[in-house]
Amino acid sequence: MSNFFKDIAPIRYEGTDSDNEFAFRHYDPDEMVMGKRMEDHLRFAVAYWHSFAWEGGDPFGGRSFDRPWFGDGMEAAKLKAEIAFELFAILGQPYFCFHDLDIRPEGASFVESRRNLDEIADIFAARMEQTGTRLLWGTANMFSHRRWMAGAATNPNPDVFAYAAATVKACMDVTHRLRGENYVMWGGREGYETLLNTDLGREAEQAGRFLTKVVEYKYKIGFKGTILIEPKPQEPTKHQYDYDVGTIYGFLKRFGLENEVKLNIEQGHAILAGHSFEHELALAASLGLLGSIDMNRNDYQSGWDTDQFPNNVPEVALAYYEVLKAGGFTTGGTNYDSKLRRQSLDPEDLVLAHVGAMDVCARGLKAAAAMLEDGFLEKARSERYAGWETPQAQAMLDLPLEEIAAQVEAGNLDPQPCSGQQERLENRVNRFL
Ligand code: XUL
Ligand code: CO
Repeated sequence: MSNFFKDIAPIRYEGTDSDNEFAFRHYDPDEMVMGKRMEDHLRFAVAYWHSFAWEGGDPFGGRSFDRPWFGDGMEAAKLKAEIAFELFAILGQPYFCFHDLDIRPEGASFVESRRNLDEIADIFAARMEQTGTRLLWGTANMFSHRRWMAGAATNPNPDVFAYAAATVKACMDVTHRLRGENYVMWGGREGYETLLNTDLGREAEQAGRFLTKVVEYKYKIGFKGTILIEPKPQEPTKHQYDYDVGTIYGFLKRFGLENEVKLNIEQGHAILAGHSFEHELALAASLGLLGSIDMNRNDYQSGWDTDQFPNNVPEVALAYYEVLKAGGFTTGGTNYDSKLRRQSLDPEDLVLAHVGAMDVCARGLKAAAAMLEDGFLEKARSERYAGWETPQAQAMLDLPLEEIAAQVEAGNLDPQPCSGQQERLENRVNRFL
């Protein structure tokens, strides 16, 4: 045991009467919600990068955190792994997620980087065996190093495409070995800064061919998890190809991958794309693409991807409503993908940020379940579309335009509007929050 978290004991559920900051007030892993344990609904995962690799920098200043594992080399990476598993134990976290770069030092060559990855994965495997913590997903960081600055799979240089292929293969191998339940692709540099030097069509073709190879490789190694793409409209690049759910659906259809790949949808990215989180979730569910979520939030004034821990219960409730309505997570879960503010220096801050996020998600989940069990939204929705349940309305979907027009004229049709009842529904929703 390191002494990093000093004497913070494992966090327990104590209920809303508790005044203990280091206790859950709403998250009770064993509480049954719609016939399933809360832990099994939420499937929380700590994001290794934000919680252990991020140093607290911003565009105007560097490292603000002081962590004993900061530094290069394998010894630092091993200490980081040890302390990460201490946090998982304190929080009772069922899952974690990582990028290759979060967990291992970059080597002098590709081979050395891969060996470093494999060696840290050995440590993870042992700790996972001891503690029961599982891997929600693994991924490759193909955006930080300067080699990726013009993209990974979409790079104009084929050598970078090759390096990306080798990198993803190594990360999929490790994810498979650690029995990861998903493999995520976030294309942070798959986009462009200026059209003046960019061939959009060629880059999309490269991205499609690359993703096809990833799916083929999944079957070759027998990886049973789900391949997930994470949408984001911009940042770091000015325009990212995986803009939002709708854009990715078009891309997957174009390459015939819509039944092979699902989505990891992040709250903050949905907002950057000009959508609400629940919009992106509902759209993904309607297309059969809902995979997993990154449950952070952005600062609405800043316009940046600020990756803050969730603390807005109404938003979280509407998000979990869509997840529950779609049948809940299968291989997916709730990765926080959230980081501390750079002045939150203390180890306690890291623990309490997660405790708060877990309680907020628990409240959101319970509210969502209660709304679904009450059924008022689904009832209102089905009443609104009731006209479409008639045989005539269904038959119209197969009629040509001119026959429909003839029916309108013959029947002297005069459609009457009716209320959408938005405020009434909002009032009902608020009763549950
Ligand atoms: C970046 C982001 C990533 C992905 C994984 O905005 O969300 O951390 O979740 O690469
Ligand atoms: Co994310």
